[in-house]
Amino acid sequence: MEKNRPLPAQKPLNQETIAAIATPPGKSALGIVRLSGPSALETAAKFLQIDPQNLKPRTAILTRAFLRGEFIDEVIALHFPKTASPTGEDLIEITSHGSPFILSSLLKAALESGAALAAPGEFTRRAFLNGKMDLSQAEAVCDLIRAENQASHRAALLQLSGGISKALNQIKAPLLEMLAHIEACLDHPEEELPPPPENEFIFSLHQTHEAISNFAATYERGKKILSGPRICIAGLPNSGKSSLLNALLGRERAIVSEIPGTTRDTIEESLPLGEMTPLLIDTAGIREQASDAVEREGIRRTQEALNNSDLALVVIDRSREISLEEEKALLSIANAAKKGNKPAIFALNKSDLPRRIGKDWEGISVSALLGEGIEELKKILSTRLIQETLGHEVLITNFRHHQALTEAAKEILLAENSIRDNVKKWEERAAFHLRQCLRFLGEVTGDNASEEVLNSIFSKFCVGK
Ligand SMILES: Nc1nc2c(ncn2[C@@H]2O[C@H](COP(=O)(O)OP(=O)(O)OP(=O)(O)O)[C@@H](O)[C@H]2O)c(=O)[nH]1
Ligand SMILES: [Mg+2]
Repeated sequence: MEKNRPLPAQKPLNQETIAAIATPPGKSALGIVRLSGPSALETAAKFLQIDPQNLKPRTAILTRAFLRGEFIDEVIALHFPKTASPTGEDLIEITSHGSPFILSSLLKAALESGAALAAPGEFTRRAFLNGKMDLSQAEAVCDLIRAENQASHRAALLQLSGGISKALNQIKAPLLEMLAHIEACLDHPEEELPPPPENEFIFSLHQTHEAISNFAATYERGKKILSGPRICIAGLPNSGKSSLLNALLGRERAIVSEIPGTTRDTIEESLPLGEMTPLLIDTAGIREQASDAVEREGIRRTQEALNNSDLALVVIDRSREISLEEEKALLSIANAAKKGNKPAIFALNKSDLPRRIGKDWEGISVSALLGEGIEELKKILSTRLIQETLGHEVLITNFRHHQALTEAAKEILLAENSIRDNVKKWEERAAFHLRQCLRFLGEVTGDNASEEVLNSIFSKFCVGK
């Protein structure tokens, strides 16, 4: 029933007080129920032994909670007055023992005392509607909760601190100036204001286009941080690719055998590696003379995996000589990586056997069999992935933001074209495209966001956040 309670897009004058359990289901040491809204204090006072008049803000107090007169638990109540609360409304957090029964009883008591059940993300939605954060920051809250490693945690923190709107404000400043200039000329033709400086505008638009496109392009790196970059293990048959996958994972995941052409299907496994959790992909060894159609298909999949990866880990058996044909195959892997602008790292495997490979072959010596050099290889992989993806600037990690920025960049080109083409009334056209561009940039931070957009964003949140 409460699920269908209509959610406001704009801040209503008389808002309900909402309640939800903020901690995950299941037994735990502690659990939290939150209430937010104009009558959070009064509602809580109906089932806690607290005096709303004498409750010190942001000070924990020990009290007792009741449901229909039955004692539930001793709890800690914490009151955040609306002037200093995360939602911009009066907020009460009640910490109890983390028993699902206690928590659902507390929630029941809150609902029976007049609160409404909060929808997913409604606390954050209220923070946004009350101007506590912009939409990109609200979305970063969700990313922060989901962050599974240091890199995605860092990306979310940069966004949560307002990094996106800071970057956008810098982009918007010259656009607003240009628009004001053009609009002044359009609105007051009688005043004979100096005409807009076309060349200056073109230059400025060009720079803005570059700034928006560069910002949008950080999505490529941002995406990798969230989904985990892909490391493709490739090389000649029997070089020890599957053995290396197993050694990196620390378990026997893939079949290893002395028969060349053992692996056919690609095998994918996540490997926690310091700041990131890349996906390791073991592939079929590449050779000209595949033994059958299945191996040929395997090799085709290797090429595909290489194309879709962010780093190629080329495994070479250093205990034997490499024929010219084989050298060609190995170089083709390295060249494909180079062409795709991704790093290729060479692992010279079987370091436990005497070296027979030519001196020109360089790389990290490892023995997948004995586990030698594996920690060193992990460090190198981790460093390269961080170099490739992480920076200290704010990155776009959200598809919605990427789309809006891409559209905004298109509008800048259209504005620039209308000046360049010297069309009649170019001022009107340019002003139209500048306004469109600002509208798309505003979508990122949620200026004038529609109810539909807000619903789709906040429905992905958990209840109680
Ligand atoms: N001595 C030694 N043997 C190894 C090492 N790594 C792998 N091998 C052996 O090399 C053979 C091939 O190993 P795999 O891991 O199956 O090689 P692969 O590259 O996955 O082979 P394909 O899937 O056929 O392309 C097996 O007999 C392994 O035991 C190593 O570091 N030292
Ligand atoms: Mg294999």
